[in-house]
Order: sequence, then C-alpha cells, then structure tokens
Amino acid sequence: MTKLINPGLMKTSRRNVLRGSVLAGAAAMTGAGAMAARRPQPSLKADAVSRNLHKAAADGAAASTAKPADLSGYTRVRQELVAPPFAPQHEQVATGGPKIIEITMVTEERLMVVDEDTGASVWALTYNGSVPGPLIICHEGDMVELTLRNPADSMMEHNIDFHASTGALGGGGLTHVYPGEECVLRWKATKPGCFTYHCAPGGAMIPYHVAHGMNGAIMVLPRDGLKDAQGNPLRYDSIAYIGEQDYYLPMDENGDYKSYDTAGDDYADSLDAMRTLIPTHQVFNGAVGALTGENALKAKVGETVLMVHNSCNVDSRPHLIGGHGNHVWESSFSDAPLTGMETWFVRGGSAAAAMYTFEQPGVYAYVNHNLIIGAMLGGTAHFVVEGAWDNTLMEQVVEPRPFES
Ligand SMILES: [Cu+2]
Repeated sequence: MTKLINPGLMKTSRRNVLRGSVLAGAAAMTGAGAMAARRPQPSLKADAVSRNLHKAAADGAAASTAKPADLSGYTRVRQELVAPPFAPQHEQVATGGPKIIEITMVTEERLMVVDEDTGASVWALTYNGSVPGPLIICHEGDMVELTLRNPADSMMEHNIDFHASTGALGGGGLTHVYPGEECVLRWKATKPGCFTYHCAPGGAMIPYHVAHGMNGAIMVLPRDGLKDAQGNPLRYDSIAYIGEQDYYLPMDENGDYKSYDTAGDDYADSLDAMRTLIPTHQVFNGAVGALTGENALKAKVGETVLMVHNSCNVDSRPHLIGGHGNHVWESSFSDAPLTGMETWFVRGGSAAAAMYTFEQPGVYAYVNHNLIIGAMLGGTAHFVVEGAWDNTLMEQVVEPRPFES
C-alpha cells in the first residue's frame, strides 16, 4: 500500500508513515482520509509541538561532550525479566555495593484478545510481549542498563521513558529505535519507589502507544529494604504485579469492535476513539479475566503480598475486597507508608505499592473501586487464598433464611 503525504514532496508506504514520530501528524491525515480531515486543527498543533520537543531532546543529548560516567565500584549483574504478574528474582535488602543491572527488552507488536466474550482485540504494542511490560526491580543507587531492541518486522518506531530516571525525557530522547535497530541506555536509580515507564515516540504517537499497552513499572527499593513508619523492617513473601490498561477500541457502525490486519492500521480510528477520553476497556494485565479464574493470583493465610500497581495513563483507586492496604506507598519509599487503607490512589502516570498479610482464606477481588471500571470495563483481579477460617474475625451467625414479619 503506497500513499502520498505532502503530495509532491514525499512518497511513502504505510510502514514509513507509522515508523516515524516526525511523521505522526501526517499519519493522522493519511490513516483514514475523511475522518482525519474532520479533526480540529488545534490538536494537530499540539501534536507538532510535542514531536518537536522529542526531536530537540534527542539532538541535545547526542551533541553532549560530558565526561564518561565513573563505573568503578559497581558490580554487573543480569536481571532476567519475567512476564506479569510475576516479579524477577531480587533481594529485598541489597547485599554488597551498587550494581549495574543489565536487562533486555524487545518491542513486540502483537495481536491480543482483550475480551473473549465480545471478540474485542488490539494490536498491542508491548515490551517483551506482555501488557504491562515486565516489572524491573533494583535498589536505590544501582544503575539500570537497558538494551532495547526493535525487531526488523515491526511496523513502528519505539523508545522508552523511565519516570524513575533523570534527564533526556526519562531516556525517551536517547532510545528511539526503528525496526531492526537496538540501543543501550544506562541510568542511575536515585529515587526509591515504584515508577511507571512507557513508550513515547512523540506527538499523538505517545498516547497511542501507551493506550496500546506499551507501559510497565520499575520498583526501586531502598538498599536496606522497606520499612514501616517507625523504621521497622517490612518484608513480603511475594509480589503481585498488576498493570491497569485503558483501551479505546474502535467500533463499526453496528457497535462491533473492528479488527485490523497489522499493528498501526487502527491509528486514525484509535485517535478518534481516544479523543473521547472514554475507555472501552480498563483491564488488569492486558485483557478481561487476565487475573481471574484459573489465572487468579494465589496466596496462603499468613503470607504477605506486595501489590505493585502500574497505571500509566489513568487515575486508579485499588481496593482489596475483604482486605486492606496494611502499608501503602503512593509516593516515595522514603516516605512513611500510609497504613490501614481501605482504598488507595494511583495517579495516572505512576505506580504504587501496597502490602497486605492475608488473615482469612477465600477469594478476594482486587478492583478499581470506581466499580463501573471494576465490574463493567474489566478492572478486576482475584486472589485465591488457602488456609483455615478464623471465626473471631468473621462468622456467619445465621445463614440467610426467611423471616416472619
Ligand atoms: Cu512504542
């Protein structure tokens, strides 16, 4: 398929249009001709401003003549990333000196079913094939050294902006990789806490990639581990890594979800759907039911779980039905955790952690307590907890029965 953008100046294929953030605005005009032409001009201007910012950041960093970083005293280790909801092997309390943590992420564009009941699907844009991207864990003072690879058969350019990092648009300005390219970025984790990361090619491609799943979280632990408000150590038995994903899936005139042949084909339709700011789905870990039924999270009474919740684009209010957030860090791990929370807040564009020790067996629903999102848009996960029931905490004194009035 060949289309002309800026007729007379440039001949391009759809692939070229979608690859370049510089061309993102042009893609909006070519993706679905008539619909694109109806778009209001101001948003295209905003798109251009954002694209120019990204180009300037990349140019500025490339021209740097700063002296090389002193890496003496660091030990190199490799972290094998794993798919959500699991966490990579890590130490809760760091041993030894600071480390350079080598990780590799591959930008995979893949067709994913979002809701089996309706057939809703999306050409997800991912890091390592999952929505959210893998959880990275390091300690304050470590360096993260990422190799970012974009396979040759990709349709689009990708990059990464780490909210935990400092400078060059979070690394976004230094990591633009076109299909068939790779790059290596090293940055120092100076702020402890949970942070989101996401793709940010520039302009409208930023929310397009984020709303197609291209985001995840990194947890930067204090070197001596997590602590309560009094400074006592807190430890967890497991991590449940949950990524909240808002999708804006285009529908046809009959209200059926549209399907597309390749990644990027939905660009113009998606921008129209995104502009409503009303998600068609707001799910945990990429799809409706990704963390329920046979995919439910598992725990035992007495076990402590650290729930790491990433929400790159939209505000969320996680609530564990039947449990609590015993210790919640909505902000830095340097801050005293909030305690005994019924519901906590994850600002769109951030990640947060909540710690809970299960006291009763059964099924717990972990939901976005905007219950419209939790029950109707897909924002629900389940914990299945084994153990012995404690009647002192709760007892059904009388089963439901008819009564005489
Ligand atoms: Cu991307």
